[in-house]
Amino acid sequence: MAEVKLLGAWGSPFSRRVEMALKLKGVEYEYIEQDLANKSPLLLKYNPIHKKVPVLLHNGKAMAESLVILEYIDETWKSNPILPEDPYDKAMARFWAKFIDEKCMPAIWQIMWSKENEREKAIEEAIQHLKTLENELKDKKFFGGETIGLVDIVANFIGFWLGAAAEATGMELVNKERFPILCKWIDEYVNCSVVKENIPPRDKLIAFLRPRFSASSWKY
Ligand SMILES: N[C@@H](CCC(=O)N[C@@H](CS)C(=O)NCC(=O)O)C(=O)O
Repeated sequence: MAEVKLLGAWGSPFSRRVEMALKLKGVEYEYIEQDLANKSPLLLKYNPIHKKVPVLLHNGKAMAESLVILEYIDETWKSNPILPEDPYDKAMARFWAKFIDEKCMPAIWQIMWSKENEREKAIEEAIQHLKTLENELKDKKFFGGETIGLVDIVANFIGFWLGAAAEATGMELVNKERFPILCKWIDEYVNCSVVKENIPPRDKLIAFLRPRFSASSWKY
């Protein structure tokens, strides 16, 4: 039987993406939790360039970067495809996954790390990107249509982590008034069994996030 191992971290949305894809496809794997404050020889050996989780090992071959790993999983295990078959639809799914990683997530992190006088600008920028994402969703149940696809998996940070961060910090970036469509998607999303199985315990995540941000500087 193929040997699949995942080096991950419980609170990492990136490694949770990979777990979601593996579970969607019913792939058995061994999960090896990593301490990111004290990186293991295994992590440094298999991801010497970025030194980050997730790392997937398949029959001894290692690969890093969640988007790369998700595509590998989809090509290797064909059941429950996460990318569309049509080349144009596939290109669009890749486009939106990149948009989340290169625009939405950095803009959201920027709010967290910005100085007080730069925070409002950072918030406006994040809102603008999330609006763009909301417009893409329009009247679809999931970004992938009727079922969860690549973009939904990649958007786990928005679907779950953002809500936990809001609770930890007091700053609610995504709410029903501002993002009615995205909120509807979040409701559907967190109620899917494969999502429920692949998100960290909410209280543990909130407790992890709280000391990392000063709540007072987060009000908006
Ligand atoms: N672009 C990477 C990002 C992975 C990433 O940022 N992983 C974080 C955990 S959430 C990490 O391993 N950080 C350790 C470090 O930066 O030293 C991916 O998509 O896999």
